Order: sequence, then C-alpha cells, then structure tokens
Amino acid sequence: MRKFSGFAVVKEAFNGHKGWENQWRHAEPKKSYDIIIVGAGGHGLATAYYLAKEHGLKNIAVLEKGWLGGGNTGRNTTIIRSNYLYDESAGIYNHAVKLWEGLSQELNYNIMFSQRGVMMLAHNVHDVQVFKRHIHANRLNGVDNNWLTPEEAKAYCPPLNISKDARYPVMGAALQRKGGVARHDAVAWGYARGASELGVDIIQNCEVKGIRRDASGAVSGVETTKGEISCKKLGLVAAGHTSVLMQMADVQMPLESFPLQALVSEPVKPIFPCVVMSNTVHAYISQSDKGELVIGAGTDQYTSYSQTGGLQILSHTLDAICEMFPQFRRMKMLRSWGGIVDVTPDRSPILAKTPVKGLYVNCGWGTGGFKATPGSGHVFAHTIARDEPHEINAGFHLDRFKNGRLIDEAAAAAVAH
Ligand code: FAD
Ligand code: PYC
Repeated sequence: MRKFSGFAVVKEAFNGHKGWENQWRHAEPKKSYDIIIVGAGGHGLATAYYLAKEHGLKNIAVLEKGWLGGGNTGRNTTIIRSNYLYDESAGIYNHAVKLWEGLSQELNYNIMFSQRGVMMLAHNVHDVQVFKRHIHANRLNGVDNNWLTPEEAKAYCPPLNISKDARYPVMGAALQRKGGVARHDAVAWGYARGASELGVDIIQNCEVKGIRRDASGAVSGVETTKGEISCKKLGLVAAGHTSVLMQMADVQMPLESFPLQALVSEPVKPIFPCVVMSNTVHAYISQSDKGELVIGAGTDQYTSYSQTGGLQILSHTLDAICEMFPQFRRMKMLRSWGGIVDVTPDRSPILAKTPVKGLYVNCGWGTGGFKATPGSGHVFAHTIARDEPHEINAGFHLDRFKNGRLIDEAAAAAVAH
C-alpha cells in the first residue's frame, strides 16, 4: 500500500481535474452478486471495504438510491467518542476509536481525524452523578474519561462561561481526551475508493424497491430502479429507512425515524479548541478546520422522513449556546440542514442476522453512529461473511427487544433523548 501523506492525497485529488467523486469506479449493476449492501453511507461502504479486504470476498455491490455519502454520513457533526455506559457499547465504540486512529494510513486518505477532546458538561446534581458513574464504568472498560471542576473545564475550553449565575451553571464536566472529530465526507470517499480498488461495484442512483426471496424463504435478490439483481446475501445499512426496507422482507423493526438538525456559523479564526456537549440543555459545539462553529441540537419531537426540521429546535439550541458561550451571540449563522436518524427503544444499534436467511441488518444508531463507522463496518463484515456475529457485536441483536436484555444508553447517547 502507498504510504499516507495528507498533502499528496489532496494534490492527487485535484491534479488532472480529477474530482473527489471520481476516485472510485462508477459501476452499473451486474445481473448477480454474492453480496449486496444497501446504502453507500460510511457504514455500508466500510462494510464492503472490510468484506473485500479481510474476508477476501470480491463479488460485492453497494447500492445507493442517491449519491455516495449524501445521507447522514455527509450531514453529521462528526463527533467521535466512546464514553458509553455499558460493556457492549464500550466494546464497539472503543473498537471504532482504535480503528479511527489508523484510518488515514489504512485508506491512504486524509480523513482529518483530530483527537482534540470531547467534554460533556454537568449542570445539576443529577448530571454530576450520571457523568461520574460513566467515568467509573468507562475506566473499568479501558476507556479514558476524567472528571473536571468548572475551573479545569474552563482551562481546557477558555470560551466556556462558568459564572455561577448562568441559567444553566456548569458544575463540572467529563472529558474524554481521545474523543474528537474527523472529516465526514472524506470517510465515505476514503472507504469508497478503498472498496472500489478491491473490486467492489459502487452503484449510485439505484434505489432498492423490493426484496426477493426463494421458495425456502431465503433472500435471493433485490428489485431496484436499475432492474432486478440477484444475490446470496443482503446487508441493509440504510439509516433512517431501515423499517421501510425490512418491511419488504416482512420483518417489522423496533425503530422510529426522526429529523436531526445541525448548523454552522460564518468562519472565524481558531477560537474553540475541543468539542463541548451539554445533554441537559441539548446543544453541542466544535469548530471545523474551515473555521465554522459546528452546532447541533436534539432531535425534532415528531417522526418524519423529511431531511429538514423545525426552526424552534434551532433557536432553542442557539439560546443554549449563547448562554454557555456569550461571546458568540453576535456571530452569524450560515446554514442549517437535517438528516433522518433511526432510533431504537434502548438507543443502542442493531447489527445482526435477521429471521430471514441471508438478510443482515445494521441500523438504529440514532443520533450517534458516525463515531462508530469503522468499528461498525468491521464487525458487520464479519457477521455477513461468517454468518455469525463478531464477539464485539454479539449483544446488538434483535432478540433483546423480546427477551428484555436491553443496552440502555439513553444517558450516553447525547442528543437522542
Ligand atoms: P447514511 O450515511 O445515512 O447512509 C445510508 C444510505 O442509505 C443513504 O445514503 C441513503 O440514501 C441510502 N438508502 C436509504 N434507503 C435506500 C434504498 N431503498 N435503496 C438504496 N439506498 C438507500 N453521529 C456521531 O457519532 N457524531 C455526531 O456528531 C453526529 N452528528 C449528527 C448530526 C446530524 C445533523 C445527523 C443527521 C446525524 C448525526 N450523527 C452523528 C449520526 C450519524 O450521522 C449516523 O448515525 C451515521 O452517519 C449513519 O451512517 P450510515 O452509513 O449508517 O447512514
Ligand atoms: O453521538 O456524540 C454524539 C453526537 C453528537 C451530536 C450528535 N451526536
């Protein structure tokens, strides 16, 4: 493999008018594949990449109804962390953090992973107790997380207002120093290029409209806007739309789809050194390498498939941001957007085999799946290739919604509640 060099990659992308989007083959579908992945977001592309790279499988297609990375992967606010409460979650999110650390080299593509620290603010006694519980649980699982006093939090993030008469006073914070951000679209492009180089067909503008099954009930192919395509195995990785797709195979999913919005400010010089989240007031903020303040909110409170959302969520979020960082009050906001996230009852994902032979599902990441992208793709590829879960995703099965072995991450899932 060529050695990674961020500058060389950028130069290569622009030389010869070779756009970012031309770095993988634009394929048309063949009549049949061994494995089809539905959804060319980060998780679907990573799954295809690891199927080819680690399991030696070559006859694979990724089908995407729109353009590659145009779903939640290209719409999220790129926060990466692994400070979840339960062992299963620590396992999968920390697996992802370890893969993030080597991903630019792995893909020979600068995904701009920056471990600048993720700080979660506590505003009341309940927050303090919950975050301290998370810190202890995280450390038992080998996940870094530390308690900071308000003064230490301000030293780490100087713009933070720790005045005692603030509407939501800061009573301390949990800091995961290994958390951070990455460039979301580069992650999709890097995995797409890597998978394409390994022979995977990536087919855009190809919507899956039906799932075909043979006489035994096993998956035998899909109906798409580009015609029928046969396959032996089918992996659904279509965040926000999983229930619709699973219904095509007569499986009902424990999922609800909600809009989730974010916005960015005008670009300014570097002022914000880390990521700060406040689950209590439902706002979070970081600064992109372009200089924009990247700000996000909680989900809208109604189910919808529209990639937009209500203005009141944005104004509530900006009120909270200005309360915590009063000096940003005069900044202009440039644009806002929304994505559709699918949420499970316990706010943990599903990465599993399904009751239908040959059908696998990866969904339910809610507001927080970007951070899991490499880990999710890695273990989902294992699940499909071997027809059994990897030990890391063994707990994230569908049966937990029947037998009650839930992995309740409502308190760690940031804006998901
Ligand atoms: P996607 O990128 O959505 O890919 C699924 C693809 O499936 C889409 O491209 C879609 O077009 C395609 N598809 C759907 N139906 C069909 C069909 N019938 N046929 C063919 N293709 C189909 N997570 C974090 O960890 N940190 C964050 O800071 C963060 N911030 C967020 C902020 C916002 C505003 C939003 C919306 C989400 C955020 N998330 C965050 C969540 C994160 O973006 C998602 O969990 C993650 O990107 C899901 O990746 P994916 O590859 O599964 O889905
Ligand atoms: O899961 O960290 C997260 C997150 C932040 C914003 C949206 N999701």
